Order: sequence, then C-alpha cells, then structure tokens
Amino acid sequence: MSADMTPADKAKYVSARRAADLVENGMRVGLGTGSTAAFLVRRLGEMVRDEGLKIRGVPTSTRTADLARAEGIEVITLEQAGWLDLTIDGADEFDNDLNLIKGGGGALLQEKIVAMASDRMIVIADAGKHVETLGAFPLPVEIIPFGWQATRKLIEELLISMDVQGHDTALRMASESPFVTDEGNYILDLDLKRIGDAQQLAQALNQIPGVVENGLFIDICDTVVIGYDDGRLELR
Ligand code: ABF
Repeated sequence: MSADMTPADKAKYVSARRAADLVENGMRVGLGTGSTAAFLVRRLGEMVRDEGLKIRGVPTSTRTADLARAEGIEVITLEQAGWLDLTIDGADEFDNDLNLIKGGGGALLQEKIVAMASDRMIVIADAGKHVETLGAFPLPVEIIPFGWQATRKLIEELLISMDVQGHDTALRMASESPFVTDEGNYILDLDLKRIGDAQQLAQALNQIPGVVENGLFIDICDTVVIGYDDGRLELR
C-alpha cells in the first residue's frame, strides 16, 4: 500500500487483497472491471509470479484483459472456460441484501454474464459503496444503438409506473460522442435516486426490446468484502 493512496483507494486495496486470499490453485476466475478490481488483478499477478499460483482468468472487459496479461495471468475466454469457480468484481453500490448497482465502468454486460456463470461471486468494495437503499448511483442500462432515442423514451415512460424517486435519463458520453461498450452498445444512466423494488425494475427494464441488460445485480452476489481506509475488513 503506497503512502500517497487516497483513503478510498486504501479501502479498495485491503478489500481486494483479502479477496485474493480466496483464490485457490487451479481455479477459473472471473476478473472484474474498475479500480478495485484492478487492485485484485495486480495482487493475483503477484501471487502467480511470486507464489506459483496457477489460475486461468476470464476478464470482464478489454481493459481488465490487458492488465491481467501484463501481470502474467493466463487469460482465457468464457467460451474456453465454460464455467467459472469464482468471480471477483467491484460495484458502485451494495445494499444489506447484497444486491448491487454495477456498470459505472461500462462493463456491466460481460460482468453480469461472467458473474452468473460462476459458482460463487464475491464483490470487493470500499465501505462508501454501502447503501440502505439502491439508487443514489445512477443506474446504467446497456441499450443497442439502433433507435436508441425511442428506447430512451420507452424507458422514461416505464419509470413513471415504477417505485423510483427520480426519472431523469442521460446518454453516457465519451467527450463529444456516445460512450460505446465493448459490445458496441450505448449506456443510458438513470438518475433514480431511490429504487423501491429493484427486482421489479430490473425485470421490467429488460422487457424493452432495445435494452440489452441493466446494472441491477439481484441475488447474484454471495459475499461482499468491505474495506475501510484504516485497514479494517468486514465480510458480509
Ligand atoms: C465495475 O467496477 C463496475 O461494475 C463498477 O461500476 C465498478 C466500480 O468501480 P470502482 O471499483 O473503480 O469503484 O465492476
């Protein structure tokens, strides 16, 4: 841990290193995306190089794949792995039921597919990600570019009938152009402020034809490894 780390980075670092201890020789491991997951990938790289850990990693984004290869981790595709023993990934929010909002990094589709294709899913997060009720973090929804304005309008009409506090939506941009995911899709960020029934919302969103997937991870996460900036850890 370097002295110039921010308190949040220290919390992410301790969470990621604790989760790395749960990785065993021979595992096929889903590797998450984001800054917390990057600490995990770096720690696993150390274990591969210095302790002879033998794992095969399935990344959830091209940037995680690049980092894992640079760290000397054997990278395979989910198709090659077939199924995974364990996935470790970050999150933008987690509640007391371990339901999540993910997708702040724009990788939610591969993250959800990889997490669901795993015997166990562990989230690594700083304590600041814990919320009583999901929704303060804008909910990412991956949509196909075809007719995206119509899809956005259908989503906004849906939100009126949902148990949410906010209804604003925004197309995620990357400088002057729409942000494009690894699959070539767009992301709409829904500023819902508070989500009353996350399960109902997640199912309703995915009924809209142009919607590919949403960032609500309901009943997917098995354990959250919570890191604190003073080095403390809590497993839930
Ligand atoms: C990724 O990690 C995303 O789903 C989530 O948005 C992000 C959290 O980023 P960070 O770890 O940098 O806070 O899994």
